[in-house]
Amino acid sequence: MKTYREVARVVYAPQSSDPFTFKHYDPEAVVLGKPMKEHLRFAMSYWHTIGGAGTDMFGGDTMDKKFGATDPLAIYKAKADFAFGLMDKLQLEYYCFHDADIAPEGKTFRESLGYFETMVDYLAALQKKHRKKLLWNTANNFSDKKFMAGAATSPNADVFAIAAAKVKAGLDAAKRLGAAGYVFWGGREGYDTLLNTDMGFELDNLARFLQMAVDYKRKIGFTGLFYIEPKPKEPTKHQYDFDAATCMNFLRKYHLETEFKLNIEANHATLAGHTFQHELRTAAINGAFGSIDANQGDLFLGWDTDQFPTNVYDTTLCMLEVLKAGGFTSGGLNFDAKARRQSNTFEDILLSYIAGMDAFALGLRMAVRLIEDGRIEDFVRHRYASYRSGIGAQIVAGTTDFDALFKHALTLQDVEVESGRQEYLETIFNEIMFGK
Ligand code: XUL
Ligand code: CO
Repeated sequence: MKTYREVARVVYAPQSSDPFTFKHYDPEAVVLGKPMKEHLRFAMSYWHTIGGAGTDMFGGDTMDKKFGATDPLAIYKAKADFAFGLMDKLQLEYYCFHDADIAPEGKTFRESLGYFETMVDYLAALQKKHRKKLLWNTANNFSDKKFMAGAATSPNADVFAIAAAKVKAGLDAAKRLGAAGYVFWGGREGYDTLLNTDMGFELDNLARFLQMAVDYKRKIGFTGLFYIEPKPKEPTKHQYDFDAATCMNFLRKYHLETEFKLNIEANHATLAGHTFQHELRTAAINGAFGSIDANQGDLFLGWDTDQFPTNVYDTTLCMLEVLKAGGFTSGGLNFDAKARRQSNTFEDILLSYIAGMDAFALGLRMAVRLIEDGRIEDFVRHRYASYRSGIGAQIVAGTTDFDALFKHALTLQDVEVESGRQEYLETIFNEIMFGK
């Protein structure tokens, strides 16, 4: 196997036995009218790939991600250089970061801000040189101990202020770096026990915080999209942004629904007891389909393992939802995923991205086949045919009422509902994936 340094660029070479090639991802290949790279808009997650070094609850790093530097700022510059070199190798056009991923933490907010601004300038130069784009950035308002009880939902107003200051700096950076979006993942916005929590007040504060972010976005003319990323639990027992439906309910209650889309994460969906496609569909039917954090969990472990996605059934069903929603506009597929702790070489970073990108490229190709085949879609259309004429059409048009429906019901004999044919439809799905 080649070493990390020996891999200049990962290219599409379906027949090659070189593991450092794409077998399904052909960035320029046009499917359904646009190149695969525009359908997929892959992004690198800075925190896992550039920051994460294998630490878990029971043990320390299994990789060195300091890249030979010792001075704090030099370490972060070396990380950034590595990040852009990696994106070049993998043909990744986008990246995503938290403020704390790109710059060292100072002792005070003021000191941290200085480092952050220096590194934003550094990234701006690298973006230009390597022709890369920022899909979204966000604030890490959850790791530091002052955020132990939340950020916008902290009982301490000074914590609320620091959280707001960090988001302000992040929005300034988003504008400077031309970010396509800005993400609000709840972090520790939630609670463990109502014995110490005023839930209603905390939610009001979260809405106040988000409204101020919207106001600031307008003030500086940042035109990227705002996303909320649902997650049901971890780190708190009850995260306020539980799932897509809970987020929409919150946004509507506080009249913020026109300002935010959703960033749906696969592993967060499964933690909420939903399928990935359920969450994507919920976002889409509420006009809130925005972006995706692509990964997969392990149902036997049941926590947020953030694994690179390799399950092609899931990537196919995901891309089917993306295509049905009209595709990405500002959003994309960010790999909020990390190589396993035992996959601790730089070669593994390449191999894990190749695995994820190929799984999604194959998923896209399969989703296109499902759409072009049309049998499943036709089945669903046919299933609701009774709403396109007679009493059904009147229900949809709003031209009937309970009295008229009562009269109609009295004329009916035994009503037969047609079979849902789940197994047959699953067979079609398999046939499309694997042939007859
Ligand atoms: C945490 C998570 C975050 C967000 C960004 O579970 O997914 O990394 O994507 O803060
Ligand atoms: Co995420």
